[in-house]
Amino acid sequence: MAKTALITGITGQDGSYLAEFLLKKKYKVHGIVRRIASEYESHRLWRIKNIANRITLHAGSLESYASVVKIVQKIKPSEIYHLAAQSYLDYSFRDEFSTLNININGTHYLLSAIRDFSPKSKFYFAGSSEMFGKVQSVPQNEKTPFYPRSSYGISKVTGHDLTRNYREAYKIYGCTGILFNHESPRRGFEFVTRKISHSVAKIKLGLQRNLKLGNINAYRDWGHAQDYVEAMWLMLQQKKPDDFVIGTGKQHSVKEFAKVAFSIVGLNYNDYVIVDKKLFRPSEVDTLLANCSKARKKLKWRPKVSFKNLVKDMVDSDLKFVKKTGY
Ligand code: NDP
Ligand code: GDR
Repeated sequence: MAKTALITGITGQDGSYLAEFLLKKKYKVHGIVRRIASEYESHRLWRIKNIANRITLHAGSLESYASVVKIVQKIKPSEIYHLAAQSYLDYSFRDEFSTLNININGTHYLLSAIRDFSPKSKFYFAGSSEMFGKVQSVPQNEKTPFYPRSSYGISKVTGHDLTRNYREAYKIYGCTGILFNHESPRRGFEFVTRKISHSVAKIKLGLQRNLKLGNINAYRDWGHAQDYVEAMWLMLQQKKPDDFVIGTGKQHSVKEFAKVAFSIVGLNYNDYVIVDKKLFRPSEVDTLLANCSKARKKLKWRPKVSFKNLVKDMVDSDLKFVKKTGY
C-alpha cells in the first residue's frame, strides 16, 4: 500500500522539493497551507503549481492546535515532515514573539497530536545549524553543544528538545535533521544567496545598479536543497529514530558567493557590491561548518551539487526569471 506523507511548509523551498521527491516514490502527499496561501495562488503556491493536481492541501495554521490535530487525526500519515516555520533570521530579531510562538508551539502541537491520535506516524523536525550559533567547536557534529544567537535559533533548539523528549517519553519515532544552509532557484528572495543571484541577473540586464549587503565576511556551509530533502526522507527510513547533521563539509563567505555569482555573468563584484551597516544583525553567526560523517555512514547520504554549480544554477535561473517577468 502507498505510504502517506504530511508536509507542513509545503509551499516553501524544501516542502516543494520534498513533495516532488515523495511523489516520485509513489507516496500520497498531503500538505498544510495557511488559508491566506490558498487565496493568493499566484504568489504563495508558485513553488508547487506544477504538482498541484497530485497533492492534497489542507488549510490550517501552526498557530492553532485545533487545526493541526484535525488534520493529523484524519490522515494518520505514515510520515510527517514538519518544515513550516518563521525561517527568516532577520525577521526573528524584529519579532521574537511570533517566531517563538509559531516555531515552538507549532512543533509542540504536532508532537502532541501524534502522541494522542497517530502514534505510529514517523516525525521529522527541521532543525538548523543556527542551533550551533556561536560555535563551540569546528566543524559541528551531533555532539557539538548548542549556543543559539537569535530567537529563531532558540526556537529550533527547543523544537529539537521537544522531539527528543517525545521520542524518549512516548516512544514516538521522532528525528531532528540539523541541516546547514541549503539553497536553490526556489529560495526566498530575502535570503542572501537569492538576493545575490537575483540582483546579479537584474544588474546584468540593466535593471539594477548595485547590490547592498550586510556582513559579507560571514561563512556558511551551503548545499543544494534538492540534495537535502533526500536526507530528510532517509532519516525516516531507519530502524531507529536518530538525529543527523547534514551539510557539505565545505564553507564559503558571503563575499565569495557574490564573487562567483558576478563572475558567471562576466562582471566583477567589486564594481557593484556596497556594504551597508544597517543590514548587519544584532548578533551574528560568523561561521558554520558541518561534519556530517554520521549521515555519510548511517544514511549513506552525500551531497551531489558543488558550490559552483549551486551558484550557477541560481544565477542562470534568475536570468531567465528576470527576462520573463521584468522583475
Ligand atoms: P521557507 O521559508 O521557504 O518555507 C517556510 C514554510 O513555512 C512556508 O511554506 C510557510 O508558508 C510555512 N509557514 C510559516 N509560518 C506558518 C504558519 N504559521 N502556519 C503554517 N505554515 C507556516 O523555508 P525552507 O523551505 O527554506 O525551510 C524549511 C524548514 O527548514 C524551516 O523550518 C527552516 O527553518 C528549516 N531550515 C532551513 C534551512 C535552509 O537553509 N533552507 C536550513 C536549516 C533549517 P507560507 O508560504 O504561507 O509563508
Ligand atoms: P541564514 O541565511 O541567516 O544563515 O539562515 P541568510 O541567507 O539570511 O544569511 C546568511 C548570512 O549572510 C549574511 N548577510 C545577509 N543576509 C541576508 N539575508 N541579507 C543580506 O543582505 C545579507 N548580507 C549579509 C547574514 O548576516 C548571514 O550571516 C538560513 C535560513 O534558511 C534559516 O531558516 C536556516 O535555519 C539557516 O539558514 C541554516
